Amino acid sequence: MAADTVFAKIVSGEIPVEILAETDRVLAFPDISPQAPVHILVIPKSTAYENVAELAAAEPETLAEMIAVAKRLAETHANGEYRLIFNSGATAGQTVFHVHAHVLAGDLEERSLG
Ligand code: DGP
Repeated sequence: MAADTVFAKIVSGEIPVEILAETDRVLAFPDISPQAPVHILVIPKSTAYENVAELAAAEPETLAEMIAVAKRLAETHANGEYRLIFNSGATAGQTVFHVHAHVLAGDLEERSLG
């Protein structure tokens, strides 16, 4: 169960963000600390899932929607090509325990996987 995270406050509107895409179940906004020319976060509005495996097991359709939104954003903000990253667990670099996809796009050729 994702606790009271910063992303829950973004979903509730308590923390304002520039909304880049929104559906009934999914929200997308720019990462506060971009690591690529295009760096967007796509999250489920549900606060029930800490990581992508939990979400995939419980609500695969929401995960599919997140990926569809990521693809559309890569098309509108870059050339349609993108990298999706789901950090899962603190030692893997996860700092916000509300499942989120990092959508990285733009010229990534010189960038490592991190
Ligand atoms: P991760 O390390 O995978 O848990 O990524 C969390 C990302 O969330 C990190 O790249 C920075 C971003 N982030 C944290 N707080 C905020 C915030 O308040 N607003 C926005 N837009 N992004 C945030």
